[in-house]
Amino acid sequence: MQIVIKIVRWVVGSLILFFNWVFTPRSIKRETALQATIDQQTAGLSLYQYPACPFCVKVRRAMKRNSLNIQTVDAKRCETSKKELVEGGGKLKVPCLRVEENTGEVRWMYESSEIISYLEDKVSVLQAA
Ligand SMILES: N[C@@H](CCC(=O)N[C@@H](CS)C(=O)NCC(=O)O)C(=O)O
Repeated sequence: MQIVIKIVRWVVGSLILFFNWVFTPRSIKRETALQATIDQQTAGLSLYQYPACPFCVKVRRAMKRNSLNIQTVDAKRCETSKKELVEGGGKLKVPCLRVEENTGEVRWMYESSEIISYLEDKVSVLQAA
């Protein structure tokens, strides 16, 4: 039974990655200076995620659409990253955005919809400035 579940998970995960690849969203193009500002303002962010998790794919697609060059951390295969997530965020659940403020304060944000809203709000504020 375990092997069947593993196979089903692998097939579903592969389909998610395949369709994500086929329907990759277009990245927004910005002036170099604005993109540099956004890169600088998002340098303290990192997304803890699993490659084939649908909620993580949703967040990665939002990052791609908004041309956000945020570091992604594979909490599935990398034991060190998994430990960082559990110790820092409090639970093994992805996606989780690690937000390091300029003050050095660190927050861990769970829930794909909340992460996307946070990123899109940040981009809007920077673009409007
Ligand atoms: N409502 C959450 C759902 C996230 C979720 O269920 N993530 C799964 C992976 S797809 C998870 O982390 N499960 C715990 C585990 O795999 O250990 C969201 O939108 O971010």
